[in-house]
Amino acid sequence: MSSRYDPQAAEAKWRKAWKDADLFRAKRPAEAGDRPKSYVLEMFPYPSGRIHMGHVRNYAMGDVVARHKRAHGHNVLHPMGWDAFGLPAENAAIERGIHPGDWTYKNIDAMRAQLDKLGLTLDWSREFATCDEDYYGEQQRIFLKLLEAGLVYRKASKVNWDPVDNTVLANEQVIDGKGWRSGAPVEQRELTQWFFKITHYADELLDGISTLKDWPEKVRTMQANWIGRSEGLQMRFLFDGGMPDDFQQGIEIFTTRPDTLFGASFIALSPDHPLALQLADSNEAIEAFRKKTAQMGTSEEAIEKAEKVGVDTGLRVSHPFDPSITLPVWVANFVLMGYGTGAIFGCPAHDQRDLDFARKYELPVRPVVLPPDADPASFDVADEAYLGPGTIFNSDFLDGMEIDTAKSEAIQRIETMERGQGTVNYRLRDWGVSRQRYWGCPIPVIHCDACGVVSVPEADLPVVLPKDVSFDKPGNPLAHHPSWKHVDCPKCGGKAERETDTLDTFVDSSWYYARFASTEDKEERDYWLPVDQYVGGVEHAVLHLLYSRFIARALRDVGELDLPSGEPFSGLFTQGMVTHETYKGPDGKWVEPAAVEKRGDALVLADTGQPVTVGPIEKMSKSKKNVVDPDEIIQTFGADTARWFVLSDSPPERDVEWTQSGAEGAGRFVQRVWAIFDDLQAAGAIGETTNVTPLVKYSHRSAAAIDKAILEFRFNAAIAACHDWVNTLKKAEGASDETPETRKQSARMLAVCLTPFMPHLAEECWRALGEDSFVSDAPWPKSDPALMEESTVTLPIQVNGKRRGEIEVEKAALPADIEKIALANPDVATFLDGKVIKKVIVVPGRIVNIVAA
Ligand code: ANZ
Ligand code: ZN
Repeated sequence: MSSRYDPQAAEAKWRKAWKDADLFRAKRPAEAGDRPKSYVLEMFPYPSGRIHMGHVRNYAMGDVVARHKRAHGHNVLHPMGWDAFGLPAENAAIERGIHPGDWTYKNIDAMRAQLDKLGLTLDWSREFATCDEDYYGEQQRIFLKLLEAGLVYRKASKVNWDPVDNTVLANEQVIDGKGWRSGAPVEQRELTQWFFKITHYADELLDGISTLKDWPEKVRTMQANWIGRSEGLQMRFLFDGGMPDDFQQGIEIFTTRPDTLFGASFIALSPDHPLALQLADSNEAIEAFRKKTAQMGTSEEAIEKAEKVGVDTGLRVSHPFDPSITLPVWVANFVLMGYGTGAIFGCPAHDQRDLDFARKYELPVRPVVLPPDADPASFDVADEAYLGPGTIFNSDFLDGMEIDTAKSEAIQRIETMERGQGTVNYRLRDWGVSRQRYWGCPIPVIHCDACGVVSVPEADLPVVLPKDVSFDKPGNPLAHHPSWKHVDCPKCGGKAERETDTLDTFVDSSWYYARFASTEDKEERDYWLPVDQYVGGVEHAVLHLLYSRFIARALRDVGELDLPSGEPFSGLFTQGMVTHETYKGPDGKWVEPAAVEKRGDALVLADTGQPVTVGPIEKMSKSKKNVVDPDEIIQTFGADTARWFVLSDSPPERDVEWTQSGAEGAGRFVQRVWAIFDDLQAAGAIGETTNVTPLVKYSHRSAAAIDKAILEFRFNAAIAACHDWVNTLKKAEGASDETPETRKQSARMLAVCLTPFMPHLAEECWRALGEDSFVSDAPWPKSDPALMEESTVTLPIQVNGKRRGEIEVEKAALPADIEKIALANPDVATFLDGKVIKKVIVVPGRIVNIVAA
């Protein structure tokens, strides 16, 4: 009878042993020898106060990778820290009167203790919080370097302004257009703000995406769309006949569809276009139209909704590619002055606004893009413009080209004619980093009336946040502080003021990976970077990753990082969420799973016995109360069970549903594993063997399969293989070909393969086999290719051409023997019942065909 495994005792014991041995400290480059380096990083948490199951899954995944790399002899850096600035700490200060710093560090202590229980291979010696003076001081130094390099600048920009609280609001503080605290309608105000010049790297950030082979395709696409590069053409249409003063050069238009130039049927000017203004002086119709449109809203939405109307100027321009074609010039309400050049050519067949306009004023509609499979003779556009893909037609030299080819060709022709220029536009905008808040990194500059913006001298860094702040008044406590901002100008010594804006917390997380790599040693930073495997939530697929890719390039260009590619994360994995059923009590309110109990087949409230309604399975969230607390799970089942379960049931990129029964199942599995090892231990000394038995071969195959599954981020498949291995090992206890020696050999390999998932249990099992080292340090089992070969093969059996069953035979089996086994197969026999066998064809290694009538 084997003993019960006690996860609580064993887990605490092994965590202490690892810590005492300082097992997970990353080696400095000089100590690493010829081991390859692996930098494994999970997105660091915000210290909200407690870890949740999402953290458990994220960090368990990273830990599987880190442990797997260790087992392959890599020098692994697997650090942890805290993304610690931000609004919740200020809210705590306002609501509970706790200083944001005290609140944050208290939370960090609590969460560190929780994380610690998960048995992660973290190198805590590199821990930091972004609110540590050391960290944000370094960030200020970086800020000043980027400022000096012209990658940081100030400009006026629109902000959300709360007119009652007199403060700038973050987007998330604007709820339904109102300030979250005052409830007052938010206004747009122009304020001078700090910006990072991310657009400087727009092209590089876009081109770099194609090198990120180990990133999820969907994240790469999201990054590309966010950057949103589009090519366009700015060109002049020359007048045909009457030519207004000041416009001898023609009308300058902007288009993103130069491929449709042969579909042009009019030119449209914005009512605010200089030419429209000039014409309005002498043309009453235009003047009246201008007056009318000025009353229309100017928002994009208002323009989109309004009827497309205009007025003909009577002027005409000629088509650049065919001067025999002339086009009328209109003034139209849907052309904005603030975009492009404030003038367009209208192509009604392929633009809805142009089409609406053309139908109203009976202007020509000439399709020039032929949809795939459409007939050029009959294709026509009625009331819906064709915006899809296709080949160009009705377009002279562009005929037959794909849209993109035709765009380039048209641009090139216009450029050769010196009528215009291809342009590149980006959706990406510079990154506004100013926040009018206390709990963030102070922007290290000083404003002097005489000298302007002056950098804080390096010797005066860090600019430390004052501790004595009050949150009584709305707005930025730094601005209200009685003395903090008053300083002497470092240049002229006159009276000056500190900048009171702090940096967006996305800045803090855009370079932390470099800080983990080394605090002060640049060489060590370069050794570790880039991060080999980054693991985190897909919610960061755009901003955090783009900002990090930008900052890495900026740091490279100011000489802080030797990272030619500029890519900080060579591998990225985005994990799915942890979900749970939702429950509602009789009063219709959400109930947490811990308060629900199963009685018979029904779910009831544990304390009152009242019925519970089961709702949909959703992402664990406080609002729906469908959360299970990792601490409680660890208390009941142990960390190994929690790790195992969050990785077991679905592929890591998909959601996994947490269920009580699933957790219990994982808990039982732990005991089954332990029983096998405990029995081997009880058998006393077992020697080595070189016998090659089915179990030995199976073990070599399984170790290789698990190795591959981990490399490919198929953790659930690796776990399924572990399950199968445990079953096989259990069965081998009664098998005639196996001995305690072969079982021990298999168990030894199994223990190593279980380590990434259930490290504590694996250590316990390892010791049970008589080992005195750490399995956390053991190399991955070498699978001998010769031993991995299957000796048997599975053959399908067909009866009269239909598959009716399969048999497993020795690879070397003779056709006559295979025939006998096939005919005796019970599945096949049912189909042969009452029939005469005409012929049996055995194709060794492939198939057995039976012909019967
Ligand atoms: C000809 C054309 C043909 C266009 C076609 C579209 C489809 P995005 O992609 O959003 O940048 N446009 C240019 N300037 C404008 C302005 N000031 N006010 C209103 N519309 C303007 O939009 C670029 C397209 O929007 C341009 O390409 C232009 O219409 C229009 F089949 O030119 B297009
Ligand atoms: Zn000065």
